[in-house]
Amino acid sequence: MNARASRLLEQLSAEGVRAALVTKEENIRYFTGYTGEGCLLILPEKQVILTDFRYVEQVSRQALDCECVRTRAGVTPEGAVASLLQEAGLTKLAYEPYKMTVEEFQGWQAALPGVEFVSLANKPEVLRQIKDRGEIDSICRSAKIACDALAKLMGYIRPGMTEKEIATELDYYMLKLGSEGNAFSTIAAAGPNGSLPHAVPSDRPVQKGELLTLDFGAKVNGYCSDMTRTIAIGKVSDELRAIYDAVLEAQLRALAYVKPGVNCKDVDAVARDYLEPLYPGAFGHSLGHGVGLFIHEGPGFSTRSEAVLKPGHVVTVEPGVYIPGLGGVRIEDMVLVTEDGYINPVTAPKELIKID
Ligand SMILES: [Mn+2]
Repeated sequence: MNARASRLLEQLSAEGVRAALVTKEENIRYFTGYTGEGCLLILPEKQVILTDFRYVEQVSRQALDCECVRTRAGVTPEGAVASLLQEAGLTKLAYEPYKMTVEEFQGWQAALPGVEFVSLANKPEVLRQIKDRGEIDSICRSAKIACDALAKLMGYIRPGMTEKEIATELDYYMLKLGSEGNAFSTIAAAGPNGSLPHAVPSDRPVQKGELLTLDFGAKVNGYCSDMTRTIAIGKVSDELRAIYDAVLEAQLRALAYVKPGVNCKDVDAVARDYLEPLYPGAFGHSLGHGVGLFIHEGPGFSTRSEAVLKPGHVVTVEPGVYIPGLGGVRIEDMVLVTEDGYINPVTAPKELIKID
């Protein structure tokens, strides 16, 4: 039994539950290291991964402290879990309500008639919010790959290239530098497309006088990084330049506010209170989100967040201003909260870079 799984069972014990069924991919990985298909049963004495022939050897390589039950025709995961619970004398099972279809849930209930299902709620996600040294190391390596890829991209971008070409090249550099895959679909949005916070790279060529927003992340050991830089293609208007300077100032103010013990919504407010009078209604998303095995996790910097920053939290700081018809600016770093402040592994320059 590893420490992460023990912590989960410890939290469940208050509700009289001593078994948890984990079905969400990132959570299975978090508790075991295993990345294949199947599900995980956490019991007081052992952890069991239930999967089919294709993944049995993978379990033995990745999840050394887990047992493996091979499912096949005649041995369903539901049936196997029923016997394991019976052997352990347990009649309550925690499950992940947001990662199961209604049909799957009914299947589990039908196969385990004497078992009471109790919601795991977001307990695994809450545990995952506090990163340990190994997780932080992976996130830092992932951020470094993204920064290095951006530095290489700066020598490649020319006016006339399409957003798609630029995004594809950036992805290629990240993979060549050791990323396991994109943390999410890379955004490259220039000119009027820049006002779409989640633009999809298009066949439109980037032109002189436009801002180009690049939002991207790498992955190392499953851990994502996330960063955004906005660069200038040729000389941009004073209006665009002023937006850039305002977003950067908002970001620096928010970063300066980050330390353990502060309310997440106050960090959001620092950036929002600065930008709102300058560009009313133009910063319409939250300031940041947690990052880990999943690209968007807790805690977040938003107006609604009730979270308090703690050492081990990893959160993005990404204010933006979006003006339809004109364009947009977003600048994003990631803070790794420490005992006395934070580390920012996103070291790419933030003064406005100009590509001619
Ligand atoms: Mn982000």
